[in-house]
Amino acid sequence: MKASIDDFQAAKETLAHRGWAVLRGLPFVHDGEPDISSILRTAACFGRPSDREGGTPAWAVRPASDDARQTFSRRTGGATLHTDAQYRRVPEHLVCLFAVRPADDGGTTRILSASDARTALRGHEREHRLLERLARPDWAWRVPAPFDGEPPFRAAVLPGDGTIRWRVDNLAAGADRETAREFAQRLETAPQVIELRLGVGDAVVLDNRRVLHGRTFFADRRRFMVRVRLWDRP
Ligand SMILES: O=C(O)CCC(=O)C(=O)O
Ligand SMILES: [Fe+2]
Repeated sequence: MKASIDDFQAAKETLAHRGWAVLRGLPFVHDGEPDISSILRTAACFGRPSDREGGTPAWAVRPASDDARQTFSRRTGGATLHTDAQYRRVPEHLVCLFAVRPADDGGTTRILSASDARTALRGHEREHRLLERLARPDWAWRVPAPFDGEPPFRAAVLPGDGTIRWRVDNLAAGADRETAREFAQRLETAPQVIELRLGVGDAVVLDNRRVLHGRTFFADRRRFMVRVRLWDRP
């Protein structure tokens, strides 16, 4: 199965309307290795690749450890629902994940929209209080050590404009942990979470302002994804 121009056009429309889109059967894997220029060419159909983190737009998401304290892209295990670069004042608009070698035991992509994240709190005994807390521009996240240099700022999780910014395991000191715990628990168990299995040569493009992403648990050290973050054009 090969992706065509029509597939790209359809993916852009789906992305605009739903907040995420899948492309299947792209030719970016040769002999089990990623073809980075092919990946960047595909990503560039959706936006301008960002090299802000690590000085490279194509980041290897490949476990080197099972240590749960390591960042998602460097360890096995699951990843709770989050947006990328939440610790930046302006996160990249889009995140693409290219599957070079799926895990043989999980690592399935999970997706939840901002509106379903809000719905996930419905019926909670403190629903209104939690939503009010999450809408306050009070939240801050730790900047990963190699990426220092962002002046401190605070932002809302769910400002009420359809966007979301979130990562529960990276909250700065002094965060409202109780709200965070309740929200994270509702997110992870929300029935609206979509589980998306990516095969070799498949990619997902995510609107990093309108959907959360994560992954199910895996232990297979051979899993290999390439992540590209993008700015909206230009
Ligand atoms: O491993 C994955 O599927 C996603 C990784 C991720 O979300 C990240 O590195 O930010
Ligand atoms: Fe991520």
